[in-house]
Amino acid sequence: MNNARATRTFLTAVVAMAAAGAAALQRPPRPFPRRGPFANAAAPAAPSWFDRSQSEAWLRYQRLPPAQLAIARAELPYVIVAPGAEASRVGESAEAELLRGLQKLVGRTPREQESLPAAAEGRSGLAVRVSAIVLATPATRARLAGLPWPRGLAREGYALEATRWRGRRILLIAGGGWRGALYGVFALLRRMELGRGLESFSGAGAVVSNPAGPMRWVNDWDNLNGSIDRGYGGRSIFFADGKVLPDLGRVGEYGRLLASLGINGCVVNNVNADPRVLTAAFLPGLVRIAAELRPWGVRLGLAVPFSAPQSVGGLGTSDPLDPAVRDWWAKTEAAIYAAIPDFAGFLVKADSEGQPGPLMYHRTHAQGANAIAAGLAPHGGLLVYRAFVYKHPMDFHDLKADRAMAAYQNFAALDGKFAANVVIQIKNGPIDFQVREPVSPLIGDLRHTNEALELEVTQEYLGQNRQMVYLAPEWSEVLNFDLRARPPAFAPGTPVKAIVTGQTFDRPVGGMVGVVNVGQDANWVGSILSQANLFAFGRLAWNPNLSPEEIAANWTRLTFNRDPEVVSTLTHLLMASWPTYEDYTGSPLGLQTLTNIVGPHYGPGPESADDNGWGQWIRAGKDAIGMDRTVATGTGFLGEYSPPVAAFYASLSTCPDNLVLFFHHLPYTYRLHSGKTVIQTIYDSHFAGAAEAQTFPRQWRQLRGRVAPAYYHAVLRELEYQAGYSYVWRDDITNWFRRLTGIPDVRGRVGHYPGRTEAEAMRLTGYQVESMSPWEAASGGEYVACPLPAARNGAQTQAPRPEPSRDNTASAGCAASFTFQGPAGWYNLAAQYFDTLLGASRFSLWVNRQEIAHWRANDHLPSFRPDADSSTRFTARWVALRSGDQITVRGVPDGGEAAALDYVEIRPAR
Ligand code: GCW
Repeated sequence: MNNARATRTFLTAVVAMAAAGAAALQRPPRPFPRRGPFANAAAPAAPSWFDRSQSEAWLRYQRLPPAQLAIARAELPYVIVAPGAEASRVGESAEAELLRGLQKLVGRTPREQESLPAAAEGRSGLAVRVSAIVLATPATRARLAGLPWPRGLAREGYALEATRWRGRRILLIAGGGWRGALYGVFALLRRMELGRGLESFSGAGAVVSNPAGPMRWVNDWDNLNGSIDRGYGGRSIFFADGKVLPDLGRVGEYGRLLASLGINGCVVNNVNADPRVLTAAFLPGLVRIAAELRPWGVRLGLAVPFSAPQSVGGLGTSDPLDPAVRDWWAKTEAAIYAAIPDFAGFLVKADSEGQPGPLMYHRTHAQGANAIAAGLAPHGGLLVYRAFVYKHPMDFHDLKADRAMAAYQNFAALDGKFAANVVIQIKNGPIDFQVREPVSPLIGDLRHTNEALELEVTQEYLGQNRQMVYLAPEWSEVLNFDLRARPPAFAPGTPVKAIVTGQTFDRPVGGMVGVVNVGQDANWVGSILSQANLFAFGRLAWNPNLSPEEIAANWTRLTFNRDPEVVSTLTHLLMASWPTYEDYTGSPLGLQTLTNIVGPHYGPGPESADDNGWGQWIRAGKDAIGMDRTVATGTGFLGEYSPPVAAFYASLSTCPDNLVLFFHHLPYTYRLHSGKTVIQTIYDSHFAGAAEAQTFPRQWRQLRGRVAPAYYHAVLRELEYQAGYSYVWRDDITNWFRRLTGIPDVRGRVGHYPGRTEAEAMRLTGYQVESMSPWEAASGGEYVACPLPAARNGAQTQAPRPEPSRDNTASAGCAASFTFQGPAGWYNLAAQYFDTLLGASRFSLWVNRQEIAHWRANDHLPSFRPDADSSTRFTARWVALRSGDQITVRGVPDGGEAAALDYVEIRPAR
């Protein structure tokens, strides 16, 4: 966000004049005095508690509100009985977390006791209230004779029950093991913070909760040099300079966050794996990481390259059928288990995006996976093998070529050939984490093979850490999609959630994996709002039946507070965010995200989808658009689904509008179920999405004073940026389609922007007009840039006229001016400019000779040049203007950044 500071020149002057006596005020300098604060005023610097509390995420354990606190204090026992917990690292964490949580929620520290003396005869009054919390597992139960035990508890499950034992009331936290007991502790604390008292767990209020699937993992794509692939929350918490970090303090904190959601495995390095992780020198570092995660029941996993036998093993081949190769894997694996006995296993990305794999040796993926899995099996380790395999480059001239088909083509025929400890990890869609995709058909087709669903929690294609996109609604749609996968009838009843958790085809291993990519930033993921996605992933991995809305509301209560206004507003915003993002980015017709797929996957780049070897094609022609994936006339992808699903998508009468262009190539003039044409839907959805995004900061502002100021400002900055950036998307995509198709927007909006003055049409002093490439990334295809000092010849003659100013922005740089011609009134002035990574240009906005705001282009947008990724805006609000006013934007380059400006838009303030 720009570190803008609105100037208060006028106000300061008025105050000074008022103080000096009214006589000094000869006449008001302007009929419409500007009033502050202008928009985008910098948020106050965050106090240190803010950073700490952001790191705590949803585990802040905020003191209960007074009424609940009184009840909790009255009913809360001050005794915790957890015999045997100290003998287990996880048990110790469970007990410590319970103490810590109760201390913070209720403000009292319970006493620990080995056992509970039986209540004295006749003193039944004691039994009225819960008088102890008992934490137990099947193994420690024997030490607690007569303890009632819940039915139906799975190995990692937990139960919470207010019950009787030894003549007293107790709150039992029963775990299927210590990991389950730890999850039970987190669940109890969460429920208390959400408003439940201990007595509410009695009778029908008792809880027995088992995880949906055994595998609930995260994948972090950290590189050994400390960078993170698709990570938006700072540097790695695991690695730097090719080594494991000396201080792993944050890894333990991360383990705690994961455990609070029931996550039990963490692969710590990029799937584009560095072979050095398998060297002897690296092992002590891995041992340290595992030791940080272990107390939280999170097992360490490692991504490994298929070619490791050659690259670090010194062998001449990595052929999976070569005995020396198999032997090398087994020895390497045994060495890891000797040092890390609870090691989770390996993750392999093979034959994908340049990674080596078995196909290089004309071996199958099953042969490749099984060779590595063999040496893990005796230690209880898993070999997780990714189905994200596709050919690159693909021939875009070939209308039968289809990247979406690749995972199925590579794996379906191998069903049943994988070893029992191999899990195939499948991305939710057949392409790559786009804003909307159909469910990957491979998920329904592996009936004798373990599988796990891979979801991307890090918002690679979905706004990264700068735009609010809450993903639980998308994931929930995926989990509930019925693949009708069971032959021969293919009847309803096999939703993705049942398949991946092993129920449909009775498989022992499987579950859900989230690509998470946390970093060193205080808030882990680069934005407090993005934490909601990690929370939601974990909750859904535990229980895929949970409602995304309920998850959002609870996340809000735990992260912000329980004020009903806050909860309803933020829940509403979160729930609106994914559909809104889909509207202003990809169009809700199944066209994918329409981002620049050859760049950072951030801003708009519709041109990049087609005519290259990546296969994320949308086949956008002049008259028609979409991939024909039917069996009859297209690529045949639909044939990979079960017959009822294939028929549903194949027929235009049943195929839903929101995926129609994923499966069909249709004329822009084709009328959808909605009654609108394809092209008008593209236009309308982008305008509607951007209009909706404008409401986000407005809704959030209603909460001023209701959330802690630092949280308030952090979210406001993000939502304001997002509102501005939705216009970049809207204009880029709609203009691109307008030019491509030649079909105008029936509502006349595309290409006509009320109140907008292009920079290239302004009076320029020093600024030079540049053409944008691709043209649609700048309004009108052009922008202006202030030549950098080195590039500027005869700088003296080019330098702009100095203006009176309190700071030095006026004495250097360039200026672009125009005359305002609208009626007098209050306006918002938005300057659309480019903020690259090469410097922090300074800008100022002037009305006549008065500077009304200045700011720096010092955000960290993912681009080194003016383009759709770096385009951003500054808005000065409530500025009084009258016809004839001279509006000027001054820009002072910095570093390699040319203070580039696209346009100024003046809209009535509201
Ligand atoms: O989504 C793409 C990402 C790559 C990633 C790859 C994968 C780690 O752009 O950064 O590589 O998928 O999932 O392997």
